[in-house]
Order: sequence, then C-alpha cells, then structure tokens
Amino acid sequence: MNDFSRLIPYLNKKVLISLHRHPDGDAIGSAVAVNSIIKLKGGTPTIYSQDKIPEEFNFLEGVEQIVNSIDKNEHFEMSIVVDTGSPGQLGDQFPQKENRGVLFVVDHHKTRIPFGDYEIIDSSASAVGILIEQLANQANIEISENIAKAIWCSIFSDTGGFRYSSTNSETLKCGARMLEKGADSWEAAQALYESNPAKRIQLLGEALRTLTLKHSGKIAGMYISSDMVKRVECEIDLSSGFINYARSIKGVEIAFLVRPDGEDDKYIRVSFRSIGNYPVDQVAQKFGGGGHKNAAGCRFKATIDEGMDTLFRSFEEIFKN
Ligand SMILES: [Mn+2]
Repeated sequence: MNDFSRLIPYLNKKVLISLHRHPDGDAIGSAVAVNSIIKLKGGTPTIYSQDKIPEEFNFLEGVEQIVNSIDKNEHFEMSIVVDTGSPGQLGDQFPQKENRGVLFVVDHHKTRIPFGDYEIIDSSASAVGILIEQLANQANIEISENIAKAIWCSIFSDTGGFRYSSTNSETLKCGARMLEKGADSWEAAQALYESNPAKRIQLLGEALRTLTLKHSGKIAGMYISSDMVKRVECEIDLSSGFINYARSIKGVEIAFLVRPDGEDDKYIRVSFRSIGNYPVDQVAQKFGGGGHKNAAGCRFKATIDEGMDTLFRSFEEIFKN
C-alpha cells in the first residue's frame, strides 16, 4: 500500500491535475477520478491537458471539464501529475514553481526522471488507477459510480483489456471492486474498442500499406504521413493504437510506428511495442523518450523516411548483440 498522507491535506484546496502529452486511458481515467475525489473533499480542481482528449473517452463524466490552457497568473496550492515518468511529457503551460504549489507525481513507470516535490511511484501497479483507489481509501472517500468508471477505464485501457503481462491479481481485484461500485464493462469496451470512426479505419488502411518487416519478420515498422492524413481528411490522433496491428503479427517481437509531430514535418513521434524481453524503453531513451519495457515512445528531429531508417538500424543492432 502506498502512502498518500502528504497529499491528502491538499485535497480540499485549489488543485491542478495535469495529464501527459497525448493522454491515454490511464492518464485520463486517473485524472478524472482524482477530480471527483477533490470535489468530494471540498476542493477546487482544474484538469489540464495540452492535447485534445480523444472522443472515445467522452463516456467518462468529468472529461468535459478538462481544459487545454491555464492562465499564466493562476495560482494552485497543489499540482498532481499522473501517469508520467518524465517532465518532458508535461504540457507547455504547466505552471512554473511559483504558481503550481506542491508538486505530487503519482506514477507507475519503471524508467523515469524524478521531478516532483513528492513522488508516489509503484511500478508493480498495472495502471495509475490502482493507486488512485488507494488514495480514495486513505482519504476516506466512498468510491462513487463516477470514480469507479474512471478507475476501470484506467486499468482496462492500460492492460489492453486485461491482456498484458502487467495484469496481475491486484488488477482484477481492483477491477472487481470497481464493478461492484458501478463501473460498466461493456460501456467501457464499446467506447474504447468498438466505436471506431470510419475515417480511423480508412487511415489504418493507409498505414498498413507501409508495413515493413525486417530481421526475418521479427521487427515490424510502419508509418503515417501528413499526406495520408490529408487524403483521409482526418486528424492524426485517430492513429492511436495502430501500432498494435504491427505487434499482433505472428513472429513480430518489436513493432514501431512513426508519425509526424507538429505542423512542419520536421519532428517525428514514435511508438514502440515489444513482446517478451526486448526493452523498447531503452531504445526510446536513446532518442530522448521513455516508457515501459514493452511499450514506450519518443519524439525526435527527423523526416519520416530518416526516422524509419534510423529505427530499423537501431533495432537490427539490438538483435545482433
Ligand atoms: Mn499508465
């Protein structure tokens, strides 16, 4: 059990909850759950995400309160950052020291750069939602239906629907408690996995055409270009999760997906996935990113073509050694 006693006295105050860039279901679910906990404690929460929240999370009450900018002069007594192992993942408007109050980081990433005044880190937790349940219990908050749905979203999405090896008995016990408190398994599954916009599947078609297998089919790389996004007339955010198709190919041990990051095609964003013992976080770290052993990401300066080349070469190096 992790100790939240230093954080709890701030729950009835003015609090900033911050998501990481390109937030996922763990970050969003955890933040929305903390938002509800703070309200129940009589505090005033603001949830900040620089990037747009993907539509599929609209089933969570509280998501509509997430803002994408913060007034420069706004002062908070506490800031809580969830699901982030690196200060580079914070939004550009995340307040400076003088305005953010005490900074708590609640996270479960193994590879991380400490940046909080206090850090509550548990890498055995399959999702940050597991830690948020502990926070609610220690703060004497009864898990409401909202909180249960948000924590369920966090653990369900970060374990790929209870499939990844991070799924342990505590994940399922926590899940069972959330179901008892009103989480709805099909509502979440349908929202997260069964509500694809048609354009997403069209963009996937474009991306799958770029799929390249190397090193006897053990490494799979694919990319999305700005042209594809234009052709399909959609937002690049629709590509979240595409990497899983590359990883799902029989024999593939490492998969990566390259996307343009920013308007001018000068930077790329890369997602990595691996199966078994290949530590993709170490490769991501080489390029200034990080993550977990089997799921990581980074961003660096390169065109799509350069990025694909560089990454294939880095991974072939790993296989050689
Ligand atoms: Mn997470």
